[in-house]
Amino acid sequence: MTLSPDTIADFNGQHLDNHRRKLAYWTDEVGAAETIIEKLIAFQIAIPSWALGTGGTRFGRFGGGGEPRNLDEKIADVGLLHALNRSSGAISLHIPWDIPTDPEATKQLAAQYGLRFDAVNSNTFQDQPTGQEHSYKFGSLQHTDAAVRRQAIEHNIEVIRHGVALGSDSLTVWLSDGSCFPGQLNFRKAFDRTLDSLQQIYAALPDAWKMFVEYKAFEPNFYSMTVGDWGSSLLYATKLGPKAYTLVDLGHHLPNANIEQIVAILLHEGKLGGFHFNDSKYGDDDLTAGSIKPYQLFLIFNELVDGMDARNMNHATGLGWMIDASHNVKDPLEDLLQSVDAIQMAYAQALLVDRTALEEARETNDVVRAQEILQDAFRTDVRPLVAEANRRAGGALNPLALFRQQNVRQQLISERGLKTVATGL
Ligand code: AOS
Ligand code: ZN
Ligand code: ZN
Ligand code: ZN
Repeated sequence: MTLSPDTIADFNGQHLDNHRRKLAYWTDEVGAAETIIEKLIAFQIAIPSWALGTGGTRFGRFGGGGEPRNLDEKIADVGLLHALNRSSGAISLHIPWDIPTDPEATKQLAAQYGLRFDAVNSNTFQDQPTGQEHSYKFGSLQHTDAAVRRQAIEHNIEVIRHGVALGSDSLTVWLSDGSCFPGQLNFRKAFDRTLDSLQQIYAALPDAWKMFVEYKAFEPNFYSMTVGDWGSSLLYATKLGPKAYTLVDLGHHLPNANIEQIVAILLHEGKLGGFHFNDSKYGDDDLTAGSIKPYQLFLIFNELVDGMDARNMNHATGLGWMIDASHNVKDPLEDLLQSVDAIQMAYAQALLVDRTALEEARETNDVVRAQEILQDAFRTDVRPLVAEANRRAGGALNPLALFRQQNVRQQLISERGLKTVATGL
């Protein structure tokens, strides 16, 4: 199933008068509208291959039908999203869930949809049913047994090879390594072994590549995680060298952590690698970005714009902008459209912040004014700007509405069937 430019243009035509009326406020009254629209057009967010099927919980999975059955269909799904919003121009693969058997053909297929390959993800958090000699039950890069560590290192190097073949230029390493009970692990040995393993992977990185070290406070290990917070991730990244960076998954902190401050400091230190965007109420809930704490998402973007907007926040800056969200009760494609939309809105709102006034308020300790400046931007309805950016880039004024109007899921079900199981969690 594809969405033709004509279908999109027809849809936009039906909604154009209404849209123009809303946009008029912006174009007539707010001088900055044009620059914001241009920045939104340039901004692309990578879609994780593992979010295209209905997500699981520990207790069950309720498939929705028409889900991609292989890598080609996953690429086709991201192609659909990108056709709708023109802001999802990249896909992030997980190995071995998405092993490309013919990388040249896979690359060409992605190019047809205007997609590039973002960070490739390694997987040493579960045992693979075939071709794996040693178990990761007690960790991978931290393991007490050098043979297990070697297997995990080689897997990561293999992932880099797949990435190179597809034109990706970064590796995300998320480790479930840690311990479940006090006494189980020698923290210092685990740190040293993990560092040593990461160094061997780092040594295999091609020149222009980056390594993203993702941290997570807890789960699946519930007493200690060997890369458990931004401090340890930054420590590893610093010891590894200039190609290593910290990756921030919004759901990977202890409750109430000040993520925007973490982002500001990492960016300031030149060590922010990128994001796994999602939202959460309790832990690593992987809920739709902006669905629980939209103000937090805005505050994160406020720090990003403040720290790097002069460099333009598109992929050319080398940051990995990825989503990591998937769950049980929504159509995965609708969910991803919502996430991208929420991220675009947070970015647009952050661009509205009057930075000169904000700095003035800060320097004079005018707390109320500083707060008002941020909230003023956050409380502004930027939806017409996002819609206009999507439209000008060739996408739909309202991607979700068009997705429903075209019965995309029903069409996917007729093509692929009702019972489909995507690889992954
Ligand atoms: C796990 O909690 C992490 O968020 C990783 O990014 C993981 O690789 C991804 O969620 C796929 O399971
Ligand atoms: Zn993640
Ligand atoms: Zn997450
Ligand atoms: Zn996670």
